[in-house]
Amino acid sequence: MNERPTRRVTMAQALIAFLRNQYVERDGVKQPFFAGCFGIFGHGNIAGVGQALQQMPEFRYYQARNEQAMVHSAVAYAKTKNRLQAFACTSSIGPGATNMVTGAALATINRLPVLLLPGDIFARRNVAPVLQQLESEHSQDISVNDSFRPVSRYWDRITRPEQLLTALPEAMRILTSPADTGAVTLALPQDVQTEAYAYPEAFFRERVWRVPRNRPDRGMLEQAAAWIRESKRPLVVGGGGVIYAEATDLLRRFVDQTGIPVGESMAGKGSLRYDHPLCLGAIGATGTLAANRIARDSDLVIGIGTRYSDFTTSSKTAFQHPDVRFININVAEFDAFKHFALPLVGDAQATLAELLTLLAGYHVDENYSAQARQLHTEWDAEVQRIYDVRNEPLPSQGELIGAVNELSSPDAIMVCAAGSLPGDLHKLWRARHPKNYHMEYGYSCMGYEIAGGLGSKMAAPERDVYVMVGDGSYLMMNSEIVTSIQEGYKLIIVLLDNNGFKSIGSLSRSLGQDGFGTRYVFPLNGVLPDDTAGTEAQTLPVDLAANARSLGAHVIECKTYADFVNALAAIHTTDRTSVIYIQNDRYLGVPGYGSWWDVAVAEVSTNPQVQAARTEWETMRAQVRSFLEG
Ligand SMILES: Cc1ncc(C[n+]2csc(CCOP(=O)(O)OP(=O)(O)O)c2C)c(N)n1
Ligand SMILES: [Mg+2]
Repeated sequence: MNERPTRRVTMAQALIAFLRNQYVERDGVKQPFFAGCFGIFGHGNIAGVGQALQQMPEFRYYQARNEQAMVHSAVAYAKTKNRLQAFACTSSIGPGATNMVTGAALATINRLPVLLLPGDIFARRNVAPVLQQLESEHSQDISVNDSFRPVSRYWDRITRPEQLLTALPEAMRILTSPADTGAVTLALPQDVQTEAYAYPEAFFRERVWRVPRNRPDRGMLEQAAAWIRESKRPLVVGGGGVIYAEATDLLRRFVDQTGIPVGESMAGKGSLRYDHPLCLGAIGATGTLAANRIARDSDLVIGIGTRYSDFTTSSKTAFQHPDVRFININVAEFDAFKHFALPLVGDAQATLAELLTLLAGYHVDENYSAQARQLHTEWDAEVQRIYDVRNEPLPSQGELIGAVNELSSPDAIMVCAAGSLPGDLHKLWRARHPKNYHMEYGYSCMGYEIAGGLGSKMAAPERDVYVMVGDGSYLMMNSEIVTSIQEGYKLIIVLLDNNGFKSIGSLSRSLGQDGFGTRYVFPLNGVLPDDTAGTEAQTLPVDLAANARSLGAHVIECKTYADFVNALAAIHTTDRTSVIYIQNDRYLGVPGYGSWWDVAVAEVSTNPQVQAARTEWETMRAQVRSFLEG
């Protein structure tokens, strides 16, 4: 019998040796899939994965400060790399592991790859309960890591070393699949991590995972072309899939050839340059007047790489044409079928290329195109108007966004996630290249901003990375400033302090609740004061600039718009992560432009303001579409 060669190593050593030899290839370009491993060690991973990482320094280990944050960094890295490269994340058992659950949900919702390796309780069980173990009287087959199941695209627990042989190929299939990607969780019992096994040598061979450009069904493509030719007012909704598929050049050709205008989702902003005459900018709840006007009367919506979140569809009120139909180009069948669409299940590049050929000679009606171009021009003027507001004494958020946009290099990356910034940025940011606008808005997770900025900078060290973050998000997670300094990745953090939650404050007022619980102020007469308290409310003695300085960042404190502009210029001379701190107005907001977002309002209340908000909600609720007609 032929003896096949084996390699006797621990499970953790096998895991790292396997990961470092995984490659992806798209369009003939091959690269290693993993950029390394973020981690925080504890007793649940130090002797296993920790030992393996020390032994194999070529698979670079990065020390994070918080497990949730390291998953954000990993995810932002993958997003910046258009999902062609990713990170592994190792944690101890218990709280180190569950800290990653939020990151896992964020990755899966945003369809971004990350490999999570939480440590787990002993598989041999004889010393249970171990430190940090969740005991159950019903089963010994439960640990806190089961909480990763619903937020992972693939979940497994490796209770014998040889299970890696079947688990890792599945993990790679999911991570490198444009349709199925998300968080992959392999729970690793601490004893099994250290157990040796004679793995077949072939397991450690270089593997190349090809990322395909699948093409849709030909008959459906022809039908789509026919629908487009029949349409009077077609509209493209550009989603994240346009960017991940690197289909932005093709989209521009599609728009130039057909005259069809484009509205962009949060993940899709940058699909078309902001100054293209048929770019209508943001669509939906945080959309522009241009995109929302065109959407309202569109009879054919061509969704490309979008999952149609409630923000994109204004909670299904954005499209009001009685006979509106949808064509969805998407790698994921799940998304392609949404809104009873004609599903073109395929890669955005491959599909647009074929569709273009089928649409030879077709152009939308000139009046329609002219209307779209006119709306584009009017919108650009509105952006400029908001950029040019000079509010006193505190500057407006809109003018600060304008300054960052205008004074940052056109090839910079702006990273943001939660608060009032995403809505304002979606409308106001002038995206000059597909990676210019990095918004995490699938999970809109406070705390993503700085950690995500780090991941983005690691993926694109040649670009300036601007992190735009509110005081609430900053307080929730600022830890990765330290990691950015440790690793020499300079972030430019723009910290906008408005003493609490501007976003939820304004939402609260719109619901008749006076901003209750959204201000960072001292209790007044035993309760936390809301917006009606005015100047009676006393702000907290928190010094966020000093906080950032204490973490090692270079800090520039600004009071006025002029200070802010100077700081944006001075920031290029600093040698490390730098924070531009400025207070801004809590109440001055950017308006909505013909949009709505469904937030449930109390059906009965003793408060007349709440009753009024409910009546308004009922009016809008009546406009919600189910798209059964298409
Ligand atoms: C982890 C998390 N918790 C809660 C929320 C709900 N939420 C959305 S925005 C927001 C306030 C954000 O405050 P800040 O960062 O200061 O931004 P601002 O609204 O002031 O612009 C909250 C609590 C969230 N998105 N994420
Ligand atoms: Mg705030």
